[in-house]
Amino acid sequence: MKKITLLLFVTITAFACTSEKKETMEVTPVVADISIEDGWARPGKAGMMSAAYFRLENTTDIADTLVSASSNVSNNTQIHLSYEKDGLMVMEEQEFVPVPANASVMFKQGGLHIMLIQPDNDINEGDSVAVELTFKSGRTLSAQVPVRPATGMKMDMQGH
Ligand SMILES: [Cu+2]
Repeated sequence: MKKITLLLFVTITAFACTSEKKETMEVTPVVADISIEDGWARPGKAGMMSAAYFRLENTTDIADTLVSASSNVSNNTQIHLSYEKDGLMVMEEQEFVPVPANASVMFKQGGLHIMLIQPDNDINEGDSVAVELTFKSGRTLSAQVPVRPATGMKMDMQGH
């Protein structure tokens, strides 16, 4: 009996959606629309470390959360945050990075970055790196980012 009631409810809801509400429902996004902008990666040697940077742009009223990253150059790709602690730069793996509604999140040197750990091959200037991001909503986002030299960073921060 319970099952029949539920089915009836679904039918009524579906019918309601096909009538006057239809137009509104089609234009309302259910998942945040996030894009990867101005991406780049630093050069790195095989077996060492490299990193990718970009800006995440969320142009919707819906928040999402970055939960993992992967790349074609390393099968150990992590989300990291660099910060200064007692005068030293340290970095920590991040389990997630919130991307608020209508906001941008910067991945940059000395801050959030995608750590490309022990790449299989040298990553040289002029190459490109494929980065794929997975969000809590289940949405994935990929970008091909160019490799260019890092600027204005001290040698002891290389790889961050
Ligand atoms: Cu790192």
